[in-house]
Amino acid sequence: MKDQKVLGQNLGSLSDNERLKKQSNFLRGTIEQDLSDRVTGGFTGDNFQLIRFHGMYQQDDRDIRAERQKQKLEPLQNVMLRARMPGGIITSMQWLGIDKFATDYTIYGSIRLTTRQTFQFHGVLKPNVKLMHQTLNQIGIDSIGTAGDVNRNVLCTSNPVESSLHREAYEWAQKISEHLLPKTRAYVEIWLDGEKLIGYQDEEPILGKTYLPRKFKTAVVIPPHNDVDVHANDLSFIAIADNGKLVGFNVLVGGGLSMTHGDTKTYPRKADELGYVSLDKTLDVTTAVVTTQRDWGNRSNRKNSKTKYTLDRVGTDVFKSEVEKRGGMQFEVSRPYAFTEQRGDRIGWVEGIDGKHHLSLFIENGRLLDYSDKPLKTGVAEIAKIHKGDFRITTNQNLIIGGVSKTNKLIIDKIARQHALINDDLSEQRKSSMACVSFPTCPLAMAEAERMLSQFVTSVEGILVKHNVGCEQIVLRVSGCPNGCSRAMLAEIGLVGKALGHYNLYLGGNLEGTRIPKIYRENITEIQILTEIDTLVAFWAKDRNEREGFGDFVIRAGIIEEVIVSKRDFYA
Ligand code: SRM
Ligand code: SF4
Repeated sequence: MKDQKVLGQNLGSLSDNERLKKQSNFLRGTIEQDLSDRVTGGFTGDNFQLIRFHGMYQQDDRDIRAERQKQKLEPLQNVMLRARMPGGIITSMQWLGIDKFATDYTIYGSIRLTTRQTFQFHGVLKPNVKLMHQTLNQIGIDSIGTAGDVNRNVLCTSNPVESSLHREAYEWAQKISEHLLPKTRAYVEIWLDGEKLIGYQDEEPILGKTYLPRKFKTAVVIPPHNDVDVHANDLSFIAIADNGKLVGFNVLVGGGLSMTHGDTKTYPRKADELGYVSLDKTLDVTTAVVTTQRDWGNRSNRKNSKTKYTLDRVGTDVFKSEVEKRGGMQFEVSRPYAFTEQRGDRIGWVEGIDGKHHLSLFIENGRLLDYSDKPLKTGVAEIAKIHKGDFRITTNQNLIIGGVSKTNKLIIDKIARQHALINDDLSEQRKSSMACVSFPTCPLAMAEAERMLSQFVTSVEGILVKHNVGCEQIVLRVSGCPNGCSRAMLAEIGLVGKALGHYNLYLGGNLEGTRIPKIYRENITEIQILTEIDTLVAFWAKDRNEREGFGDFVIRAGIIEEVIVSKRDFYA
């Protein structure tokens, strides 16, 4: 067993984020005072970071930043809110509330569905921030812990067909989310005018007084469909069923996709399997994994603080023993399972085993807005007015209208078509393509992603048609920077922004999301990328084995080497 100091946080002086969490009085800071300060549209000092733990990021529109600077104006500070929505399920009533707030109070008027199964409001000005939280609270939604060094929105496979298994898995996603929520009353006091209890002491038995070293991500997944991308999560629970009933989970730890250009100490990493646990041990294991990462994670260097780096530093076996010790349990050998389905959503209507109908709508980039030729946001709101079932946001930024009765199916289909929410000509390629938000709101963006995707996919569609594989698809993801929010580091073709108009091109992920791609070309333009794709698709179309995916082909053909152990192979 390694020395505790090596295992623990004693890795150098603490980062400034540790100071601010410690001094924050359990995430309160001086956010309340800042709220009434109308001299600036932003949040000052530590509050800039602290509002993240309440689910908000301060942003400004980068398209108009330079112009405002010229005019000697402060950037147009505003807030992006990310809701907490474990498993992504909400009611029609909640949808209508979200829709109204987006329309009435946000600069952009959009609802942005995210890769972690929730929605974001972009562009909320400071005077409307409290109203936003109160409006959401009235419809039973909060944004606690959707950002900051805590457990983020918990994912769950969006599988409306196997309804009873999905229901059970979904309930676990909710339970885990609640279990890991910050317990501080800060959110209730600041945003919901909750009473400030005199003599009350906040406690954080799981997260601790200084919360986690870094963000932490959890997912519940129902094989064979790895839509949640388990290898992007710190902790994943793979549902194991017996006769269609959930009996336990295989537990995975240490997945994560982000890296920093030029820093080989950072890398995307696949998760390791710890073993199987029965359902009654799920929350004990959750607590044990989170507290081990809390105590052993690197609090000095935030670039190396996620669970994936803790595992590589201490060793997966050591981490696993500690989890068993803390959880008062032993992992059993993992139960068999396989991810065999593609990660995309089954767009269109499907009938569940309960006889209900479900409509998966493809929402390009997850951006719900009324465009002149496509009134998408209005369309969904019109559906919500009559829909009795639920809405399910997927990890592919799409939206499922779930649990539709036979009578409502025709009406909903008609509304969806009238508002361009259904497009029968959608290619498989477009369905398998995804981009992160990037410009203009993301402060970390280096290159376009959401705004370039649609046109880029049109070009890729053309290449596939040219080589007679127009009905096929390649999992294509674009991230505006190496943080990889579109999960480009689990794509068959991943574009990662380097500078405006320039990307690194990664190849070699697979359809099921169980392999990390590797760099193929560095810092090239969109046109150069399309030329490379054209050449490679020509090879694939000609030489592939039956049903061989593009990512598998480029590895078999020796075009790119396989990444087996991320830390060793990714930069080799
Ligand atoms: Fe992300 C930071 C958007 C999923 C890795 N991400 C950001 C910020 C908040 C930028 C910032 O820190 O100021 C982006 C806001 C853009 C905007 O204007 O909305 C942002 N991330 C997103 C979303 C909205 C992308 C999307 O198009 O859907 C996703 C929201 C998820 C949610 O609802 O909770 C989103 N981000 C992801 C994912 C994918 C996932 O979790 O499945 C990843 C890669 C997986 C991982 O964590 O390893 C991801 N985002 C990051 C990172 C890198 C973290 C790290 O390990 O170093 C950052 C930067 C950071 O945390 O310092 C980041
Ligand atoms: Fe922003 Fe980078 Fe995430 Fe894209 S990948 S949303 S550019 S942080």
